[in-house]
Amino acid sequence: MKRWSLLIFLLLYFRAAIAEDGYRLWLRYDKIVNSKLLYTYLNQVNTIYFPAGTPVLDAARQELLSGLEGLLDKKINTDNNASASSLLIFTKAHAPLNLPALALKYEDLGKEGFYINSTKRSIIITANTDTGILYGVFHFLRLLQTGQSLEHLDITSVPRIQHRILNHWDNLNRSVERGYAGISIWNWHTLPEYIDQRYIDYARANASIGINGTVLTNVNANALVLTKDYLLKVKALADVFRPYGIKVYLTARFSAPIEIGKLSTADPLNDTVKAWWNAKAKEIYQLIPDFGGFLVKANSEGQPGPQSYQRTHADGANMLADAVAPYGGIVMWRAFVYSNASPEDRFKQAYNEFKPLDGQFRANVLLQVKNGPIDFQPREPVSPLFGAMPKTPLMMEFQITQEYLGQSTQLVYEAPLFKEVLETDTYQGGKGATVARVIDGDLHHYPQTGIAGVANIGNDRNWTGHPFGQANWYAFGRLAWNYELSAAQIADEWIKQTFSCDTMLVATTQKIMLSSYEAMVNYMTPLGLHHIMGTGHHYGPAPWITNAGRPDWNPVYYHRADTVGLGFDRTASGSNALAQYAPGMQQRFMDVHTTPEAFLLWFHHVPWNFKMKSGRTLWEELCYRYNSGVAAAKVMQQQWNTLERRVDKERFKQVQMLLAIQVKEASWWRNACLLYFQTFSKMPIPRQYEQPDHTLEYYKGLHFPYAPGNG
Ligand code: GCV
Repeated sequence: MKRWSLLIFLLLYFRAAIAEDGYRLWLRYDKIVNSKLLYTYLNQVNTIYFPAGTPVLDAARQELLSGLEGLLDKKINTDNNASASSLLIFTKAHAPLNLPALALKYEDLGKEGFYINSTKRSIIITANTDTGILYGVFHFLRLLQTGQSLEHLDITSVPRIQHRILNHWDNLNRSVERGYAGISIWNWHTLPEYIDQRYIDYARANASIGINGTVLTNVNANALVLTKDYLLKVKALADVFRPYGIKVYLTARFSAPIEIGKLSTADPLNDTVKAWWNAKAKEIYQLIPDFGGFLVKANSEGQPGPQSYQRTHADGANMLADAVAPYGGIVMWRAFVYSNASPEDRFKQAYNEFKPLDGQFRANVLLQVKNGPIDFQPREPVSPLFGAMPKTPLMMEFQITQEYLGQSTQLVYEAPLFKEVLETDTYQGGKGATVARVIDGDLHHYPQTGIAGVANIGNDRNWTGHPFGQANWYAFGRLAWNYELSAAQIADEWIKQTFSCDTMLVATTQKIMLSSYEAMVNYMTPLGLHHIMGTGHHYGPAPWITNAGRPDWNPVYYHRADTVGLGFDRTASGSNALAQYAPGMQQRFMDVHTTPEAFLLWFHHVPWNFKMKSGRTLWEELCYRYNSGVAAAKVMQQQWNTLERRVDKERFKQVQMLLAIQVKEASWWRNACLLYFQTFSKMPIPRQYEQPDHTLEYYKGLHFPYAPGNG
C-alpha cells in the first residue's frame, strides 16, 4: 500500500514537473521545496485576518489564499479576529482596533501604494485603498516565491508613474501587428458572453506587476470597435479587469465620425463632429464608467488625422479630450508622426511637429513619445522631445514586442534597454534631468504621468511565443512601478518565480539575460547603425534595400554607406538634428572623437579608416563588433546547455532550440551586413574572424513572404 502511494506521488510529482508549458507565467505558486524556508513560512503565515467584500479585495484575497495554498501546500484559514491572526490585511479605513501604532504615514501611500510590516507577532499589509491592498498582496506573494525572509519587513512601495499601460496592437480580425505569439487573445467573436479564463489570468498577471491600464486595439485603428456591438464586448472585458485595478482604453480612429457616424467630415473644429464624439464618449461611459480614454495615432503612416483638415495635432487631441473630460478620461496622443512628403530628416520631424504646440493641449492630454526619434531600434538616442515640452505631460512608449529585437525567435532581455533610456540625462535646464524625471512628472510637475509598453502577448500557450518574452512583459511592469529597480534585480525575481530558486539556475540564467541586449545590438546594429532590417516584416538584415514604399523606409536612407565611410551626419554639417537637444546633450554627440561609440553612426558619417578608441579602424571595429555579437550569442547557448538538469524538460528544450535559431540569425546578420558594407569599405574581413559562408547575392536573395507580425 505504501509503495503504491509513493508511486502515485512520484507520478504526480513528475507530471507536474514536466507539464511546464509556461502558461502560469511568474504566478506559479508551486510548493516551496526548500524545507527550512517552508518551515519558517508555515510558522510565520498562519491564520489570516483579511476582511474583504469588495470585488478588488475579493480578488486579492482569492489570489493570496490560492497562492499560499500552493506555496505552503496547506489550507490557510481566515479569521475575523485580528488578534488571533499572524497575517493581517486591511485598508486604513478598516484597521482592526487595538492594533499597535504603525510607523507609516498613510498619506505617503497615495491611491495605489502599500505598506508591509512584520514583527515577531504578525505581518501586516495595509494601504489606503483596495487596489493598494491588491498590489501589497502580490508583492507579499513575490517575497515568498523569491525565497525572501519575512523577518523585519518594513516596505513602503508607491508607484512612480500614474498610468502604467499596455498597448495591444491587436486588430479586430485577431491578427496582431508586430505580434509574434499567435493571434490576439481578445476573441471578439465569442465576447461578450464567453469569458475566457485567459482574460482573468491576463488581469492577474498585469496586476501582479502593477500595470493598471490596457489599450485593447491597434493604433492603426478600426472605427468599428466604437460601435455599440463592440462596445458591449469591450464592457465585458472591462468588467473582468476592474477587480484587478485595470482600466480599459481604446484607440480612436480619427475618421470614425465619417466611417461609422455617417458624417461628411471629421474636422475637429466642426460642431457636428464635436457633438458626435461627445455623444460617443457618453455612450461608452454609460457602459464602462471607469473607461480610461483614447489612444490616437493621427496623420502618420496613412492614418487619418486633424491635418487632413488643416488643423493641428492639438486641435485634434483637444476635441477628444473635451469629450472624455467630464468622465475623468484621458487622451494619449502619439508623437510618432513623420511624413515622406517632408524633405526633413525623419529624426527631426516629431520634434518639429510637436514642440511648437507645447502649452496648447488640454490638461487631460498626454503626448505619448517613443523612446527614440526613429522607431524602437535596437539602440537609439532618446527622443529630443523628452524634456523639451514642460507644459505638456509626455509619456513614454516602449516596445515590449520585439519587432526589431529578434521578434520571438531570440532571447533579448529588454530591461537594460529600458533602463538605459530612463537613466539618460536630457540636460534640459541643466544636469540631472533624466528621462525618468521627465516622465514621472518630477521635472516639470506634470498633472498626469504615464508609461506605455507595446504588448508582446498573443494566444500562444505561453503568452509570448519565446518563453523569455515573458521577462520583458514582467520587466516593463516592474520598471513602470519603480524605475529604480535594476535590470539584474528584476531578472532575479522573474527567474525565481518563473523557473526556480536554484542558485546555479538563477545565476546562469541571469547572466544570459543580462548579456543578451548588448549581444543583439552588436550582431544587428553596432556602433549606432539603425533601420537596416528587411522591409515590411522587419525580419533579418537588408541594409541594401533602396526601393521600399517610401524613401524614409529604406535602410540606405539611414546608414548612408559610401566609399568614404558610414553613418548619418546629424551635426551642423548634416541634418543638424543635434540642435534639437539641450546643449549638454549636443556636447555629448557633437564631436566625432568624443561621441560615445555606441551612438557614433547615429550622428556622424565616419571614414572607414577612422581610428576608434580600441585602436582599430572603423571597418575593423565593425568586423569586431559583429563577431563579438555572434560570439556572445554562442556563449548564451552554451550557458543554457549547462542548465539541462535544473530546468523542466519542456522549457529547456524550447529555449535550446530557439537559441540555436538565435545563433543562426546572429551569424546571418553579421555575414550579410559585413559583406554589404564591404562593397563600400573595399577592405577584407580580418582573417581571425569566421568568414561568411555565402555570397552577398545569396543573402540578398532570401525572402520571407509569410514572416509573422506584418499586419
Ligand atoms: C502600429 C512601426 C511599425 C508599425 C507600427 C508603427 C507605429 O512603423 O512597423 O507596424 O504601426 O511603428 O508605431 O505606429
